[in-house]
Amino acid sequence: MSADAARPGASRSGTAPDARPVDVALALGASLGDRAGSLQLALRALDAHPALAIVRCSRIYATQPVGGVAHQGFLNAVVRIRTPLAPLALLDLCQSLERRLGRRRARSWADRVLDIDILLYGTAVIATERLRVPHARLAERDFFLACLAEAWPEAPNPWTGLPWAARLPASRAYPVVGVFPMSTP
Ligand code: A4P
Ligand code: MG
Repeated sequence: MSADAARPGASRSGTAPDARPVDVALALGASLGDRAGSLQLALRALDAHPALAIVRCSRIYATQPVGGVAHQGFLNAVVRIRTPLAPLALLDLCQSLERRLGRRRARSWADRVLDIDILLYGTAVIATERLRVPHARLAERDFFLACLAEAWPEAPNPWTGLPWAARLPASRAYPVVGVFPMSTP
């Protein structure tokens, strides 16, 4: 499915007049600078955006870097939002927020001030060059699943219909290093 087709009635550039809000899971990650500060600023900027509402946030976890390029520890969290924005418009918004908070794109998977990934866009399955949803590495990253289970416990896996939280390995625990003002767990 194309990224635009995933959002009925939505255009590439934004929101159609009849667009109904969709629940979306965003993953926030930071491994450079004031990591907790960057996540808090990102959440505040998302909250202030007129086209989206924060539904619920996970706590903030300290995680070991995966993938071999990043060297520093990450802070990771997941935010559930509700938005009428089309998937690519939402990706544009996330990337402009990353730039505003000082991210410079170097190598893929390198240390970064802020990374915002779209983990889920409702139950849409999107496989385009610019956007893949559900996120390609959602199922293999325990910290994504742990954060998602807090922010959106019933988030459905579009292929199985089961909640993603059902895949969460019970053995893995990451240190909690912070909460957002609107965290509910
Ligand atoms: N893109 C495709 N699908 C998506 C999506 N669902 N959400 C494209 C966001 N972007 C998506 O991303 C590269 C391109 O992916 C974008 O231009 C977009 O069109 P990027 O943010 O520029 O680069 P990146 O983040 O380095 O690459 P990528 O592939 O998003 O990597 P990941 O999965 O974000 O991995 N270890 C820990 N502990 N915690 C982390 O958060 N993150 C990474 C990066 C590595 N190790 C980590 C963590
Ligand atoms: Mg990314």
